[in-house]
Amino acid sequence: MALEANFCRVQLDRPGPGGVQELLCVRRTRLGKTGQQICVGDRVEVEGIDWPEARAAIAAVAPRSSLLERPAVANCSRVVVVAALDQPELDPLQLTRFLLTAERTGVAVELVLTKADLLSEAEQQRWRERLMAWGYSPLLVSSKCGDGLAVLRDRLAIPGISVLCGPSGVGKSSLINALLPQLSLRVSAVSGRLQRGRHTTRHVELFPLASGALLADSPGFNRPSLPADPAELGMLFPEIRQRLEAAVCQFKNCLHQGDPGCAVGSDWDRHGLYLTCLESVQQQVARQPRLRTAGLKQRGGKEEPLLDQRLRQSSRRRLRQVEPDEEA
Ligand SMILES: Nc1nc2c(ncn2[C@@H]2O[C@H](COP(=O)(O)OP(=O)(O)OP(=O)(O)O)[C@@H](O)[C@H]2O)c(=O)[nH]1
Ligand SMILES: [Mg+2]
Ligand SMILES: [Zn+2]
Repeated sequence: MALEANFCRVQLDRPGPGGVQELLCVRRTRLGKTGQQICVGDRVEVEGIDWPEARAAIAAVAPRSSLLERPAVANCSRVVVVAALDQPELDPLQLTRFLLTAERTGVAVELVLTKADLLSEAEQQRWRERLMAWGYSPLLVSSKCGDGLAVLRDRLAIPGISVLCGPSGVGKSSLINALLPQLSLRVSAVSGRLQRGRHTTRHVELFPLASGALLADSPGFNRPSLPADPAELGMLFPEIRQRLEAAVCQFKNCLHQGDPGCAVGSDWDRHGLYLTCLESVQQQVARQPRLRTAGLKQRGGKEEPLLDQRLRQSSRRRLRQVEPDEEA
């Protein structure tokens, strides 16, 4: 449910003696030969249970069905990208980077736009239409006046883990407070000319929303990283996927830059943003020769995408060199 200093908070599948529902477990950062780190959302086996004290140790981590790299959440079934319509102003490139990170998990992606109370109905409608053209069904909500919250609850109250992720200050914790008022999570006002968030939430934590449905809050950050492999980028855009279902590009390794013979073309809103992201990925590759092959990992003769780079210490350092401001 959460990682706290030296402990993991583990919720039990069924209550133990005395109705114990949660155990505080010793956190072994690396388990077994795999060197795997424990993430929030992992299913674990516990041993050495001390029921009266509700303590135990984690013995094993089950294989994951999905992994969101940042915030690190395992086994999520939905990634909810949260952006504010205003305060801070909605930045299409930043939103795209969050959507790409979400798409890389392979699970369902939801898009929630907060602070609807700050825009006129006409402005809201413009964003709604624009994001529908991106291939999403955005849900516009306001924690302040309650708009859209019932629909959001319905979308999230299905079994599985949903994780809210997005920039700092967009109102993720406020949304959880609106859905689960008994929690009273800490929130704080955005500040400065750019109305930036203050990084109020510091940890990922899962909260039970409905039977079998867990909702994760996460710390906001401003610049999600991009995939290391230029060829992986296109398939993370619903607009490109859709166009490639209808037609094929003339060249096999097409990067869809709008050349003649490309089935994707350039007549879509995010084409410019796609080119911007593609250029960043290519610069990353050019600056870091080691990254040239890092996007794909040879495993048993088969090439597989390397998804958990951010959880490996060495890669983390390497990526930081490439994009120094991504931690901001
Ligand atoms: N007007 C308006 N303000 C909101 C709404 N939701 C949140 N806010 C305000 O936005 C500010 C930031 O909210 P938080 O919930 O702390 O944002 P967060 O996304 O959790 O931020 P981090 O924890 O830093 O990632 C607070 O001042 C909230 O009161 C909303 O629907 N309308
Ligand atoms: Mg927060
Ligand atoms: Zn193409």
